[in-house]
Amino acid sequence: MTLPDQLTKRRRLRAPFRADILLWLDMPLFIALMLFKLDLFDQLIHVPYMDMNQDDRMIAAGTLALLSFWTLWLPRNGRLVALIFLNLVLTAIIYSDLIYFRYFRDLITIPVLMQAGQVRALGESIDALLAWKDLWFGADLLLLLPFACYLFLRMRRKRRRMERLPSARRSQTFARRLILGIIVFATGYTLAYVPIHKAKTTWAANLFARNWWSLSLYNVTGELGFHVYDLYCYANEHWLHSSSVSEAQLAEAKQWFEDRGKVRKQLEADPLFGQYKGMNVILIQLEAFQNFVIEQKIGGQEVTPNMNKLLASSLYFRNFYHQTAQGRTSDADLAANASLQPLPTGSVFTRFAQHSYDSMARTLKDNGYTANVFHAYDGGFWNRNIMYDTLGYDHFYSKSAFTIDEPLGWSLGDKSFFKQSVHMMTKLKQPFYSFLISLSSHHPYTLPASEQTLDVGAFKGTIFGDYLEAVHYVDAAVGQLINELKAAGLWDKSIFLFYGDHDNSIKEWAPFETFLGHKPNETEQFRLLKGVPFIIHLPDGARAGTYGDVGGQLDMTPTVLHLLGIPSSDNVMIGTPLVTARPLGGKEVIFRNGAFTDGKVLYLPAEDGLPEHSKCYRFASGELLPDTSGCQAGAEAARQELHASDLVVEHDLVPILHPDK
Ligand code: GP9
Ligand code: MN
Repeated sequence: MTLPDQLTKRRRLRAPFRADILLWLDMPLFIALMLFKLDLFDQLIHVPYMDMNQDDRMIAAGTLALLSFWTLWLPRNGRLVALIFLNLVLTAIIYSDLIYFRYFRDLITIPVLMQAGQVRALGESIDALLAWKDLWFGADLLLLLPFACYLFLRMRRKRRRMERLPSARRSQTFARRLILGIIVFATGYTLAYVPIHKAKTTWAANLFARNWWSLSLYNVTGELGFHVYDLYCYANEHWLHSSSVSEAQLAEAKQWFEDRGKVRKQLEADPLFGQYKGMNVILIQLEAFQNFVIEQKIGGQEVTPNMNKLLASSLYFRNFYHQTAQGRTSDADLAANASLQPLPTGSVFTRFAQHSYDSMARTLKDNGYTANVFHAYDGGFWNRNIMYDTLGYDHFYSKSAFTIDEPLGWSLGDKSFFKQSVHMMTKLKQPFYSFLISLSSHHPYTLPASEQTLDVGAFKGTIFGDYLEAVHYVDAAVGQLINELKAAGLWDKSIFLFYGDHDNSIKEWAPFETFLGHKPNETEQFRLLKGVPFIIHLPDGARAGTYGDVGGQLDMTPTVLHLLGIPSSDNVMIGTPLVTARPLGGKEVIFRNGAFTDGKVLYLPAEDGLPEHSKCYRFASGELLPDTSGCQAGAEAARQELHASDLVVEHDLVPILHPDK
């Protein structure tokens, strides 16, 4: 063979090879472009402490490979079309998330798409949500279209060549595509799995079980991974395990709630029923506010001077308990506003936000009230944007509605939060229901030095000392709130209530012992841990005093409806009113783990679930009873209540059990 002949042969061999490389470039280009968009998205939402790092980029590249590996099994032109289509779909998802985030500070989930009100709210202010920088999300189309044309031309030539190939060569080419697809899948899986698994087994251990915030999940899974996980959760909850409720279960739940409704019906004969008809209702949920600080002093100084002063004209429930579980603040909110038990795992707010509830807001709105909720934090936290729509509020004033003029801890300081909330309230149509959720006393309770006004002595510099400082600050904020309500002319027209959402998560008993001056026994420990204040100030300051009846957060909505004279026997609620003219008696407060107290005994089921390991105590003395027989009937009642509540929440039974709603 002559030299020119040899060169021609080599060129012929290299030419298809070069074309091959170009034709395989489409997938890396797709991944690179999408990575750019995901990075841009991350920069534009700019959540503090959540910037994209090396692990996040690995996860993003892995997810993109997992979403697109299958395109390698298509013929070349099909693959190109599929990748362009994927690019358009994923860009639309990323961009929709960006717009949604700018308004709600949250990511779109499947329940969001099902909640029309959410998207409607967005539509009204869409102009303000667009920015010039967003054009970068579509800029690749300028590059993509000419590239696609170029490749199409190449492909036509290539196809003609392929058709001329013997079938053995063709199947060889397919086998190559198949193997390449498998390699891309395996690589993508490894890239995504390794860092996610690392997070899941370390700092994000609880996140996948509890999911309290979409943004925390996003921080682990990345934007596309978040949507894959959201789809998985939705499918798992609603399609794969959506066992429909049986006739027997429905009858069981119906019977249970009918019986409970009868108790409330009987109490309508109480002279207090309806005595505060038409009054506004202002309910404050205080973050991690436990009962043991009320009426306590440290170094001669009152920890909660304003609240103590308020007690003189209020009803103070000193045997009142939080009934929260994994859903923490959101469980307290559900208990107080919908009178239902939390779930054994996760939060009703995040798991069943699209189901219906007989909430305080809905019932009051049916009775001519306006209902609004105020919380100066990201609306997406605990899925509040969605859940507050479900619970029937007219409006949710979240962080974006407030001026952060006194930043403190996670967000706005409670003093300014209350002040701005009252200002907004003065503009509302009366009668209104306003639900305010405070935040400044959130774990780890550190306040700026300027706000530390309590001398905590030896506790200085400890988390317990910081906690006392934080509740002292909140107490001052409540004091100011009362003055502001008086100045706005709302105090005498409103039932004012506040309660703590849950314990302060301080696990060591030593500081409690030092603070209280004695070692609490097991029942006292339970009562300390679960005890939160519940204080009601009636517009005329009537019925003031300390009440020893046991009660819990689930009793709050029934209590308010009772005072307003709104019949609630048909409502699917567990609680019963706490404020009645005659003593209550026979009442149980039931906790998610199956524990209960009726004020006489306290039953604590064993962690291992074995009945023989459970304990029954005398409530007042803390004496451990020799056997659990005195607690067995109550323990069974607790099981029934928890079961009835779960049936309602998980199977969306409110519309069935209370059809007029
Ligand atoms: C945040 C706040 C805190 O919005 O309600 O919730 P928590 O961490 O206490 O459950
Ligand atoms: Mn909380």
